[in-house]
Amino acid sequence: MEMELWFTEKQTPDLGITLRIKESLHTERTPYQDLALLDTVQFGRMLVLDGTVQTTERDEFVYHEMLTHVALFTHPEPKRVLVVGGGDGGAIREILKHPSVEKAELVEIDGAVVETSRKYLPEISCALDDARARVIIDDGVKYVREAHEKYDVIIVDSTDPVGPAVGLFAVEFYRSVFEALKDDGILVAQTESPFVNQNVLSHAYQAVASVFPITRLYLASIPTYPSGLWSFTMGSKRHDPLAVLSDRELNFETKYYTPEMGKACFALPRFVQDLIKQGR
Ligand code: AG3
Repeated sequence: MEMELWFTEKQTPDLGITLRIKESLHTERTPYQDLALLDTVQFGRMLVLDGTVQTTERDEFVYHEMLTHVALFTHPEPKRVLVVGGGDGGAIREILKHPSVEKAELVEIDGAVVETSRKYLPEISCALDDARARVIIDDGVKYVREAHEKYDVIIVDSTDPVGPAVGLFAVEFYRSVFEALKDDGILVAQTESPFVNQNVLSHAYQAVASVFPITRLYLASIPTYPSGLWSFTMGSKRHDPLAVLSDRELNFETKYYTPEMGKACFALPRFVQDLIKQGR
């Protein structure tokens, strides 16, 4: 009988996701975190940081398309875009589908994430070599605070708010994002699951709302993340996605995002509306 190998992410002390592993392709202890690249039967190759699933070949399109296109289509002509985190390159790949984008920067704290993704996740990291992409290995909090150019869109593609990503959920960080954006700039951040991380979600929403005049939360289904239902929070200085998104023409290929989805994702179940109403 062949040996079965399984990986479990303990998403909470009482809940987990378990995937059968074909092969472990790479593991290392980086200066920032434990990194693993595993080949799963169900979802293809998977990047794991500190025991938490970051992305898989089969469902990454949902996360990366929804993290980027909702904001990039809300902005009338995004030219300069910054991704904080997201060292796998999936967000950059989607951003560069927009013809107006002249420069897409990625600031990732852990160079090992970029290297491992380049080696084992070519379909996700492919656009990192595009002439319009620039990869910077640095602390995103510091990079945004010291930014000397202004961006149209800043996207926060972080891990959960433990370890290196804690600062990316703080109101001080959202303030420096606001400063680093042009007068009609847009922030979008991944803000975790409304079933599993209610506090993170509502605190992040309130923090963004305390800085930006327009704040909108939207949802997408990502099967390998805790509970499968995931939230994103947009902070915008001028453009309201609800007013503009359904009119924007989609001029490239996607697997999840459609103009209809750009509208529908803002329809929130009652319990999620309640989460963002509560405040602190
Ligand atoms: N960043 C969001 C990962 C959060 C998942 N959380 C978890 N599995 N507990 C993903 C980075 C992809 N570019």
